Amino acid sequence: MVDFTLTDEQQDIRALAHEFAEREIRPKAWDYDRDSTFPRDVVEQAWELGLMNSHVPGEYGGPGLDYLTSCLIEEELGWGCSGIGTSLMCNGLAGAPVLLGGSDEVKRRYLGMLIEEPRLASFCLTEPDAGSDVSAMRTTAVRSGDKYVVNGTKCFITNGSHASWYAVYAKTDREAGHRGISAFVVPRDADGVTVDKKEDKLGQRASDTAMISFNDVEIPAGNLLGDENKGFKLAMMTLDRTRPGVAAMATGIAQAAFEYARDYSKERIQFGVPIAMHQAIQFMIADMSTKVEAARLLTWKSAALLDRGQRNTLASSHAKRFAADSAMEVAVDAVRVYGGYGFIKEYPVEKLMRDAKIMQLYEGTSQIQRLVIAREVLMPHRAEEPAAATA
Ligand code: COS
Repeated sequence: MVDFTLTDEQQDIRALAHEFAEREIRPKAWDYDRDSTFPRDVVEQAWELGLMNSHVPGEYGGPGLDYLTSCLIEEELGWGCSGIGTSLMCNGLAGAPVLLGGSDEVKRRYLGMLIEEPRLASFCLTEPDAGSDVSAMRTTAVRSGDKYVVNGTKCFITNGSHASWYAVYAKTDREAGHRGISAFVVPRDADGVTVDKKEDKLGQRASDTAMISFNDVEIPAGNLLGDENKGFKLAMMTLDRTRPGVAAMATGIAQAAFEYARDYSKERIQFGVPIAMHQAIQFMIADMSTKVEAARLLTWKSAALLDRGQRNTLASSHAKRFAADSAMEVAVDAVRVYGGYGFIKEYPVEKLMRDAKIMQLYEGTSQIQRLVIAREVLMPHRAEEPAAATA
């Protein structure tokens, strides 16, 4: 049965997130973007309201929301400001490999930390020479007695400067390609962890993006997530679970750009009538509306599959690819509808256009999503496998 009706609880949470985005995020978003201000105050408010850490199960103190409900929150936060939304949602990305592969003790300690106080955690996969090609990473973790010693540099790390701990991927067998990668929790206060650089970005300027180095960092062997050398699959399973959220955020950007363009087209007079009366504008508005709707439906499907315990690799890449590209297209068209004013910072849509760009790049570029889709479509047995509960 296909039923697009949200439960009462989902509608309430969606309304709460929308109201929060409207009251607490939007009024600050353009200033924080201009000044590249980290939204610490918004993190504290969102945490207080229970809009963060939605995936942490009740047994570890979290709200244990399903993926679809989390996507509803992410869309609304993305509608408010996707830079601030990314800062609020990054704990879900860092927490996913811990939930999938961490021991009970590690889950209790590190997920519990996020629930007890408004703290942040980061996901450290990408390296300067290993972006899409995860297997090319150079960071190493060498076992030494009851510890691992981690060395390497990770880049483009969301919330990196503010995180209390990192989910770090490292080679435990340098010769084994993707079968030699393992994942670990590395606390921020471990000796040898340094924040090297905060990036100055085109868009999502309120979010913190940093380069983090690990220099002979010793961590307990118990901080290993899942089995040794199984970290690549853990990373892929994490991204299957988090790409629906990214798609939701992209849908939020598209929805915001669509609304601004729709409203402006009814106010702006050219050739004696509101520009919404011109078919050239109407067709743009119509396409924007269709793209938002389709992006949302793909996003909901990718989350609903996870909630049913099914593997969602294909649906997750469909959603992430389509929603990200749609956000970019809708934002570009919104600038077009505003004409010259769309290019001016005093108007809202140029920020959305800059913010939308990253949706096509982070958590797997649109090209990587197409690669995953092509593989899943050409080898459909992979898409039919059940979601593995553990790595
Ligand atoms: N779930 C579980 N296992 C998966 C999986 C998934 N979604 N996708 C792949 N795997 C498994 C494969 O089954 C294969 O298993 P075996 O070792 O048993 O053969 C293994 O992982 C390797 O898969 P594959 O051959 O597809 O790996 P590739 O090196 O070709 O890489 C891509 C695949 C390119 C898709 C992957 O590296 C990727 O997603 N890159 C983008 C990374 C990214 O999103 N970075 C953004 C930063 S994170 S914010």
